[in-house]
Amino acid sequence: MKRIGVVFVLLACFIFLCGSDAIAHFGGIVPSDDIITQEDDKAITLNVRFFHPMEGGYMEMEKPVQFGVMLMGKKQDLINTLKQRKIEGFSTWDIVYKITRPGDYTFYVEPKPYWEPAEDCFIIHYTKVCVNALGLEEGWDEELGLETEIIPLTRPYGLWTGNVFTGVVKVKGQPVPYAEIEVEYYNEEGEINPSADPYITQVIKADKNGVFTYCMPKAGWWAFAALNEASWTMKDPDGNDKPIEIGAVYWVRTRDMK
Ligand SMILES: [Cu+2]
Repeated sequence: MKRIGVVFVLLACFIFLCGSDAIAHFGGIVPSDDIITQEDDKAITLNVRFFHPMEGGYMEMEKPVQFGVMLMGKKQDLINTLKQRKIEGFSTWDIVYKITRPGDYTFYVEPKPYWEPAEDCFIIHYTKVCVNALGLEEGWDEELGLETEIIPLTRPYGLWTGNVFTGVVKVKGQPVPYAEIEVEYYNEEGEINPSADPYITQVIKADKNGVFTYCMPKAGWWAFAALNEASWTMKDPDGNDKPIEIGAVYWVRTRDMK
């Protein structure tokens, strides 16, 4: 009896994992630096990608629908400065951006919808990262007006390991009560070996005002992906209407206190 019970539990786990997002995809904008000082090189590089931060492995990313930066409330379209770069055989997009003025530079991307047969849906991850430059801390809390976005309530740079990151999840400018947020550490060197699947992707929920909080236990880059379903559908390759997962993704970096 006991053994049958164990088999059932294992089977249930297996079905559950396959049905859910066992391997979480994340939109990514990874900048070469998150705080640019007077002494730093003013040309930063950013890599735009679609990948699995904790486990590694990329997905193909077509040229995005939009890519740009917002500084002091003004958006600048940078889509035509993206250069394709293959990593592990998959398309990613590089940009070299020259910082000219002080302030908070929020880079953002809207990718082309990605058809994911394993989840029977399309995926669009609206992704943002903020780079602070030349001592002026202004602009990081501004809304860009994307279909969905995380608006930081914690200043998203100058974070220590162990600090919390707090933000509000919005869709069409409105907070999403109890939104689900997936969190992953960018395991760049591959030195983290999660002992079980739940350690790969952390899962948290926002409160009734769409506000979430997560404490980051390690130095490095962290990705937050708030996942919702789009109000529209798209045709899959067979011509059937399929739902679209819209993700609001935000990247922050922590450093050890030394
Ligand atoms: Cu994937």
